[in-house]
Amino acid sequence: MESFNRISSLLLVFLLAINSLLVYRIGAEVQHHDFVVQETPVKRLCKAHNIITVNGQFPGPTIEVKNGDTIVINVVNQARYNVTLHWHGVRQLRTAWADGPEFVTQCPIKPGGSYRYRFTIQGQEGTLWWHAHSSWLRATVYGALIIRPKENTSYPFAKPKREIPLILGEWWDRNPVDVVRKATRTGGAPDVSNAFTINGQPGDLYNCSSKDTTVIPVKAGETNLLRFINAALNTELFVAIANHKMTVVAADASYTKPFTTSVLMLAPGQTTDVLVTMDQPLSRYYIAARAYASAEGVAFDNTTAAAILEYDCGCAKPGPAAQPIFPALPAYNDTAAVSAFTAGIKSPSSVEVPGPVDENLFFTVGLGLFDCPEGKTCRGPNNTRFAASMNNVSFVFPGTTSLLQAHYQRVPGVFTTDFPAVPPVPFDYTAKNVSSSLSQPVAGTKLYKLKYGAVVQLVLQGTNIVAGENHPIHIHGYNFYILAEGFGNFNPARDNAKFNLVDPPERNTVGVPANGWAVIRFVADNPGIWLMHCHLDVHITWGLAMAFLVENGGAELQSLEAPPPDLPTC
Ligand SMILES: *[C@@H]1O[C@H](CO)[C@@H](O)[C@H](O)[C@H]1NC(C)=O
Ligand SMILES: *[C@@H]1O[C@H](CO)[C@@H](O)[C@H](O)[C@H]1NC(C)=O
Ligand SMILES: *[C@@H]1O[C@H](CO)[C@@H](O)[C@H](O)[C@H]1NC(C)=O
Ligand SMILES: *[C@@H]1O[C@H](CO)[C@@H](O)[C@H](O)[C@H]1NC(C)=O
Ligand SMILES: *[C@@H]1O[C@H](CO)[C@@H](O)[C@H](O)[C@H]1NC(C)=O
Ligand SMILES: *[C@@H]1O[C@H](CO)[C@@H](O)[C@H](O)[C@H]1NC(C)=O
Ligand SMILES: *[C@@H]1O[C@H](CO)[C@@H](O)[C@H](O)[C@H]1NC(C)=O
Ligand SMILES: *[C@@H]1O[C@H](CO)[C@@H](O)[C@H](O)[C@H]1NC(C)=O
Ligand SMILES: [Cu+2]
Repeated sequence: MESFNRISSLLLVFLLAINSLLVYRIGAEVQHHDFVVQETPVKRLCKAHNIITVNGQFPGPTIEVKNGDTIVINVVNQARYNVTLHWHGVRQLRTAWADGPEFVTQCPIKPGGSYRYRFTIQGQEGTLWWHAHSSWLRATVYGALIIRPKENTSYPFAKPKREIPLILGEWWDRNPVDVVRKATRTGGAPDVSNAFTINGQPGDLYNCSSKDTTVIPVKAGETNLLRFINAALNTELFVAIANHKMTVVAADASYTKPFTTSVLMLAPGQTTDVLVTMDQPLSRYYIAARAYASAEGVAFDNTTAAAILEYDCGCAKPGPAAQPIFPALPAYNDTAAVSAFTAGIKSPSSVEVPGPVDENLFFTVGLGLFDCPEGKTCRGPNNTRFAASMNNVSFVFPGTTSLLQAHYQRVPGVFTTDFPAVPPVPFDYTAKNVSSSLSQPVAGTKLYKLKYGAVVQLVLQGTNIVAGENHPIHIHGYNFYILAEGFGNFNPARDNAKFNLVDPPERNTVGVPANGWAVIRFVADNPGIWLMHCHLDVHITWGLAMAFLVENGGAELQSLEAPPPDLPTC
């Protein structure tokens, strides 16, 4: 055994050497990072408590790579919770083992354990991010993942003077894991957050936060690239900068046709890169973010996070003391502003939209209610427990192994592959008076199987069960084209004509409009098991998720790689 180990480690060294030679030849690199997940004391809004961080940093470390690079992140868990990390938007071609969602592609890294995530960036450029994918740990465990063009290639726009990541977060003045545990115990809605943050700071519009404001120093005349990431747990956010226009050049690490706007809307999971020219008088300007609350009558955090864009005045410090200028932000429920912004996002030039369609899928996405267990009291409406589902299946994560391990090792009884291609009961999805007999979904761990290379068209249809709401739907392991979006019920006879088959945007997260629909298309060219879920953690907690099982293809480089030797076990 020992000598076998020695031979195999020699072989490994040899293979790594060859690998790094190959890598060297094409100008790509292998980057190593050590991420220690740990408890870290912080103080915000005048309250001190411990949060979970990576390396004691909040937000966590920024990873900066080039397209083509390989990244190895050695994660050591020194915290008291199970944890996993997800590399949001990274395609993970054939490396599903490194994707991260707990009990989907791996068992969690237990306290005291470790796991080495290893993957290669293949054909992606722009702003992505990483975050915990276990319980609600991503409230504080997140960071930027910036992918620059390969050596000797450049951005499709003039090189910006500075590049500034701006990560929007959501803050509770207590342990977010306790917030979700209480909600799960009672069946009620979790407490809304106490603040939003920009690069970890709520900003001086909050009481007790005058020193907790992110300041971005800039110089007059320069054009800078601002990389916005919405890492908030449960809230879609409007963002604006006083007196400055923003030119959108990329979203979810796909370049876009440049367009100019005074306000952005990012759903959790989404990123937006904008160019901003510092063309205003020397002063201080707020960058502000607050909620887009799409549902009627649903409680939300109505506070405003702010950072300060500070022009260098060329004078001696402390610099300009003027009260910063505040930007106009849309009303909390301004869905028209969201639609107008979303409609501006398009691919830079015409793209080859995959077709003809092999799999025509139609999934409802929405909320529901479970009956309260006998003899208990529940805090959902009328003594129920909140639920959520796709096609009436409320997703249940396994607890004894991951879906991918069960698939790879053919462990029976962990999941079934009978996720319905269409709603089991068609109804008027967005009616004001959806019958309460439809509101209770069925709990299950159901997957939908896709053949390698299948062209998939998926209609995501929001429902008005309990409350119609914008759901940011994210697919792991894939980008997709968004062909069209609209309100009401999707009607192919009328709406197929609205498909943009010329320059649709390519993204990894689509905000399905409240009481509306979105149609996406992608090619199932990445084998493995891929979670698709609402990126509002409150909704994934209630079951708004499913997973695709994409089979191996027949040719070379079309099969899932073998699991890494240190893959955690349950
Ligand atoms: C980039 O360009 C430089 C100068 O032309 C050249 O020496 C180098 O090999 C190029 N790198 C790659 C990866 O092509
Ligand atoms: C901030 O402090 C003021 C004065 O103490 C108080 O009236 C107000 O309610 C506080 N606001 C928040 C959001 O806590
Ligand atoms: C936010 O909500 C609170 C409580 O519902 C309310 O009192 C306050 O006026 C709201 N603030 C804003 C800015 O809408
Ligand atoms: C937005 O909310 C305001 C009051 O808060 C209400 O008057 C208005 O009708 C709402 N608009 C939409 C589009 O729901
Ligand atoms: C709760 O029950 C009342 C009375 O039966 C009903 O009008 C209301 O729609 C119910 N609420 C929900 C969310 O089902
Ligand atoms: C909802 O309202 C519509 C229009 O008033 C009516 O035709 C339909 O039967 C109602 N559906 C239910 C489930 O009550
Ligand atoms: C979901 O399934 C349950 C159980 O069969 C049923 O009672 C309910 O009406 C279904 N709802 C929908 C929206 O299909
Ligand atoms: C941590 O993960 C293990 C499986 O590896 C599981 O048995 C245990 O219940 C998890 N703990 C919590 C608190 O979820
Ligand atoms: Cu949702």
